[in-house]
Amino acid sequence: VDEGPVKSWHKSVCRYCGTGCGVMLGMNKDKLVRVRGDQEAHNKGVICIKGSMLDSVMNNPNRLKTPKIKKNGKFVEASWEEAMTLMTEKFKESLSQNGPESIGFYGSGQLLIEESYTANKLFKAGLRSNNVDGNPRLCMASAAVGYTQTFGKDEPPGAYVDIDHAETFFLIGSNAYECHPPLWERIMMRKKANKNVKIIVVDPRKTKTAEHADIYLPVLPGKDMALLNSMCCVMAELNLLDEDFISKYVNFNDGKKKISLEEYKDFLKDYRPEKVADELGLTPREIREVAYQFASSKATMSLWTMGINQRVQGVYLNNTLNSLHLITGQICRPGATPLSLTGQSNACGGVRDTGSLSHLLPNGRLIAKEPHRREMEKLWNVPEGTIAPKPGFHALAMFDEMVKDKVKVALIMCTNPAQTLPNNRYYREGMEKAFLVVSEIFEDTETAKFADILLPAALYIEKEGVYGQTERRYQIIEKLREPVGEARSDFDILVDFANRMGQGKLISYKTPTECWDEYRIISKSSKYDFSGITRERLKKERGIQWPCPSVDHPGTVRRYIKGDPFVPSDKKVYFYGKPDGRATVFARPYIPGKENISKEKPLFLTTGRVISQWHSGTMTYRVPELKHSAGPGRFVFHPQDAGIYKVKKGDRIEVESSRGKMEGIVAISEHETPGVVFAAFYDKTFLINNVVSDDYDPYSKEPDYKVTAINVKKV
Ligand code: MGD
Ligand code: SF4
Repeated sequence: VDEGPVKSWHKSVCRYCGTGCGVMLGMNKDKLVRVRGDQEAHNKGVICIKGSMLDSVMNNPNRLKTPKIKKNGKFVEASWEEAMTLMTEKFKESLSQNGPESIGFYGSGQLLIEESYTANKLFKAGLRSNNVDGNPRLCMASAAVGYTQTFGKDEPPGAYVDIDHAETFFLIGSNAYECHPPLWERIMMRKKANKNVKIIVVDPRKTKTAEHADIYLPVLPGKDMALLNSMCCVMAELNLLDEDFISKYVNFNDGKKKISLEEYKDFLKDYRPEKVADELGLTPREIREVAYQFASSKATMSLWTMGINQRVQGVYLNNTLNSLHLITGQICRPGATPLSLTGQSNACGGVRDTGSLSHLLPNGRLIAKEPHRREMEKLWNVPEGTIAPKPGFHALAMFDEMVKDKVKVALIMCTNPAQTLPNNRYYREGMEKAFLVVSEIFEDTETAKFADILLPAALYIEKEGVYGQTERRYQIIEKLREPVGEARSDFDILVDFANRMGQGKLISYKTPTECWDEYRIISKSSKYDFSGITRERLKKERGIQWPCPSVDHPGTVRRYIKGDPFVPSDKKVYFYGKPDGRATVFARPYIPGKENISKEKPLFLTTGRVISQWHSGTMTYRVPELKHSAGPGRFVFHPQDAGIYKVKKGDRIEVESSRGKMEGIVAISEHETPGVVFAAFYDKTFLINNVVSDDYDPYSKEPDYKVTAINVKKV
């Protein structure tokens, strides 16, 4: 559709994923008419199909434009005054009758930093409820806990620019070709420029990423922990460890206490390739080859996402990926680094860094630690003892407690849990029971059905705020047009709500800029220090990476080495998150998950994204070209399985897991692996999460969307 000529161009950031691409937005007065990649941003002008069609979503006429209140099962238009008054009454009533544990906030890695920061501060320091969590729990909680355990601090040591220096890429549980396309293109450019570059891909599915690998390991679902330990074992056996790096910068730990390098090597003996290869579905030779390549390359970079994070052993996997780099010295040099790729645009800056999860406080502080609570109480200027000492409910627990009638009133913002939580039917019971206020841009989402109050939210360039993506880079989205109808930004909704709840003194700022300035100054007292990232700089520069302790500081590309403001001047490498400056290598065992194939459930179901769709599809499935490209949701089989189970393209089947049954149509693709069925989660008429298991990692509480045992039959 020709939307008219561009009258002015503006730098911004893509609305969708954690790649955080810089985009140029072409406006015709208040209409977004063109989108292109920003040549000056880190993505050097490259964007994917979703980002290039942001205008289509912005110009969709069917947005939610007024508040609505559910009366006798039907939504009735209401004024903001009516909606906010009712919301306030319900929260106050629940607080006074049932206490702070009975209320909750379920947010999103797509809210702006100022929005998550405000919700977190309001609930934890104002309403005294730690029930603040959000969809990043489903996405990167395992990476966050993994980094924190290994380095003492969350967020990665390296950056995207390491791609331009790496000689070996170790991609595990990442389909970068479809999920982070500009980064994948950067990897391919690096390979083109240097013939020594090797790409290793570990994935049960032969994804488009795997197709381009020099070495592809089709590991069986749920087994990667044994593979990573086996690689460490080979490295130890072949003397591929960097003993100099280890002696200066590494401690070993068995999860309870410090151990020696020799004890660590003993632990690894159980994972000799000959012992584990069969279970992994690989050959010992393949494991040895990959271990050798990883350790002996000039610079190895690991990249991973949901195939590693969304796993019952997600934290152990993250620990061990970090360990592979530490024991081989493949870290703290250009091109040598672990880098977990983030799913959402602002999961890092918005949720991890602001501490907007139920166990966290801003900038890496923990609710469970008294000195951290005291520090935040001082910074927020509230009396000592205000922040409750017990962590709140994490994502699944919060909805479980709605089922059990403990959480009675909740605000859900910028997320669609009724489609995206695993074992969905169960948690919907809770959504039905609780009084839900849902802030949304569209009225027809699955979660909106369960709302008692629907609040129309401003979208993307209808508001202003900061996004923080994978590599600690903060970038600003500026407001370029007014919200549609009566929509308000989530920030304005939260500030208004705070005032009505009697928390106007705590949330005293009125604009995102004032909020940013408060938070920026607070960060000064932590190792996240981004006090030098002012609004003015964000408007001029193409993002800045923290730490950035002063306005004349250029930002920090790589952490823990010279140039990082927290590394003492006499040290080359210093892991300052740990008291002795040494990172920890954990001996983490492989523990098989509960979801395993059997005679009754002979196939694995694994789920994930496709290139043209964003999450629950509420935005991208409305764009005709993107909808056409993705097609309807379906169960994708390898041709061999299609033969075994006697199904063909277009057949309708019933899939049964331990969590329930659902029907859907069949597709066939050579990209799948025998024994593994794939399904994406963008189509609300194909609610795959009805059968996905909600087993979760005991440390990160991140659910395992990747491994569910299923049975199939034709209907
Ligand atoms: P989204 O579709 O991103 O999914 O789960 P969700 O966050 O639940 O939902 C965002 C919602 O916010 C949409 O309904 C959109 O219309 C609305 N929205 C957009 N902009 C705004 C705004 O500015 N303000 C407000 N108030 N609303 C807005 C994502 C979740 O899904 C994640 S993060 C992961 S990693 C999981 N992945 C996953 C998987 O791999 N497999 C399966 N089977 N399920 C999964 N679910 C998880
Ligand atoms: Fe947007 Fe992600 Fe695509 Fe970049 S890769 S354009 S951030 S959706």
